Amino acid sequence: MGCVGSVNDDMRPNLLALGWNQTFEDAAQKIDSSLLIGRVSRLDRGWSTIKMSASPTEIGNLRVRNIGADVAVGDWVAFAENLERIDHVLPRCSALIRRASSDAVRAEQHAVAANIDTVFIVHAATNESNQRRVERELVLAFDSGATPVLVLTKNDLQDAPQHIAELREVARVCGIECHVVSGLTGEGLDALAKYGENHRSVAVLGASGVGKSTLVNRLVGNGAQQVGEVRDGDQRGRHTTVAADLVPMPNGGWLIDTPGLRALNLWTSGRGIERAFADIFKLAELCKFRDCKHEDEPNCAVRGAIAKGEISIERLESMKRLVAEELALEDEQKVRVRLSNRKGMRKIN
Ligand SMILES: Nc1nc2c(ncn2[C@@H]2O[C@H](COP(=O)(O)OP(=O)(O)OP(=O)(O)O)[C@@H](O)[C@H]2O)c(=O)[nH]1
Ligand SMILES: [Mg+2]
Ligand SMILES: [Zn+2]
Repeated sequence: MGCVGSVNDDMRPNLLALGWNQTFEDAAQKIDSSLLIGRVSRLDRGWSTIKMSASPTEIGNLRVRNIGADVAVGDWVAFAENLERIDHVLPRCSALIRRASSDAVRAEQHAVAANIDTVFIVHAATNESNQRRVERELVLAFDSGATPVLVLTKNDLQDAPQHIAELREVARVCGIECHVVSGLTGEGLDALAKYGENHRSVAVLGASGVGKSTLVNRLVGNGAQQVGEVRDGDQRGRHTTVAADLVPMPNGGWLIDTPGLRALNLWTSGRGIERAFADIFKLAELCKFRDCKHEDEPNCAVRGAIAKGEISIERLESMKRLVAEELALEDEQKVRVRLSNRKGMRKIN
């Protein structure tokens, strides 16, 4: 999983520091060799900022128009020397994708970050963070193909030990690491820096105000990412970060700071839900009926666990909501395929 791939002698050495590997090299061999290759670090209104390097130690930025190209921060792209447009986006080895609009007709996917090895799911270690959001973010992160890691920050505030224990449990049941840290004091950050070793890339995901940019600044060692106050009443952030940004870590890794998104709707999926709710899926194998809905069927192992207080009813309901969201999206996609086929038929006729 993730994007760390094999590194061989015949690869472009100047791109290694940016996270290049043999899979990208193989893809690049198939395109016009006169094109330049770089990695997208930022997108602004039709322009991509692209990191490139002439030698392994010097990395510079270029700006290229991304007319017609569907690019995300973290993508590897090929473009001509005149910098007029992006010609190719290399196949991604992972991507964090959400649904951009809740409008059924225009539902589109939006790639938040591409070619990442790890997703930091960041929550504040205070009572404001919420388990339902962690579950949703876990599904997205598992589906990205990268490895999710739960990061509970603002631990210097020390005001919610019970809450930390609950979120640790969520991480444990789906088999991911959990780190309790502080962006203010620097506590626990060495463990996070490790995820950047070997030029690996980490996307930083979480609601506005949880402290993503503060963490990124600490891990990067400068104040490049703007940090914003949270509101007094509800501790919500002010959407300080407005665009994703690929920034270098001192150990050679890459962090993608992202804007805190209000709505994080699912885009389809592989096995994200199954992995984020591994405890429920495992129990479901013990239910009497194969197609048990865990409602009022006899000998339902999931209901049994709820009765014993091993799983909360809220967690089961949360899973069902996410499953329904995903099914609805699949239905919409089928309808859209049918409509576009019909349009195609009309053209032929
Ligand atoms: N006490 C404490 N405050 C923190 C910590 N990390 C961040 N903060 C504060 O929380 C507020 C929000 O931090 P940001 O880093 O801007 O949050 P963000 O997640 O990047 O927010 P958006 O960019 O809006 O998505 C700021 O006032 C920070 O100073 C921490 O570890 N401890
Ligand atoms: Mg921010
Ligand atoms: Zn059941």
